[in-house]
Amino acid sequence: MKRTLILACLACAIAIVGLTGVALATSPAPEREAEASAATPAAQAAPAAPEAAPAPKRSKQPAPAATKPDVRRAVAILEARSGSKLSGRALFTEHGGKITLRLDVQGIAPGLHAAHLHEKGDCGAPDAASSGPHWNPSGEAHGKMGTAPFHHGDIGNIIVDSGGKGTLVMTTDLWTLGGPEKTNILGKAVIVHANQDDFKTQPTGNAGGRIGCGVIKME
Ligand SMILES: [Cu+2]
Repeated sequence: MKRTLILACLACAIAIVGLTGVALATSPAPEREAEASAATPAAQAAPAAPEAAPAPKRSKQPAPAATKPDVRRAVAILEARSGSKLSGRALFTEHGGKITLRLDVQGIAPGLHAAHLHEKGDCGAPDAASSGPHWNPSGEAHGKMGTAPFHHGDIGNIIVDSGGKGTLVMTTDLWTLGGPEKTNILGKAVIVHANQDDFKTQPTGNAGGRIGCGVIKME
């Protein structure tokens, strides 16, 4: 009996050792699986990296502009002259053979103020006299845009409200951005005057001092 028990116990011990061996042998497997599963998210994250990197998208930003090759813009930032507190901007958008001007001013007296294109893109003088006379490539008398005779720089009057702000919008096919000399407004000056344009007095429209000046440049 004792031998039988001893043999049985030996058999048990062998079995236990065997099972432990199996357990030990199998235990690294979950670790490998864990490693493998840990590697999977890393592998998934890898393809996400190019999406997260914004640089390629930024480099493609000119593409939207390329989708509208027929629209070009120029701008003149207006600065105060003749002791005024004017600030403003003239935005020129060229499309379909025409240019639309949006002129915004602020900081000046309510009422009508003349606006013109002057022939020299030079706002250096304190009174903006450096911008020269009205731009007049057709050699006509001063007047009102669209009603001959008129200078091609005769924009008109901008209406300024009680808060000192005003906006003028106009469209013309007489101007271009970089076209023939008689139509090209690049490098010309946008001038806003202290008074309104009477559309009659030669050659200035009796518009008074030059209180704002900006040179037209491609945006
Ligand atoms: Cu003027």
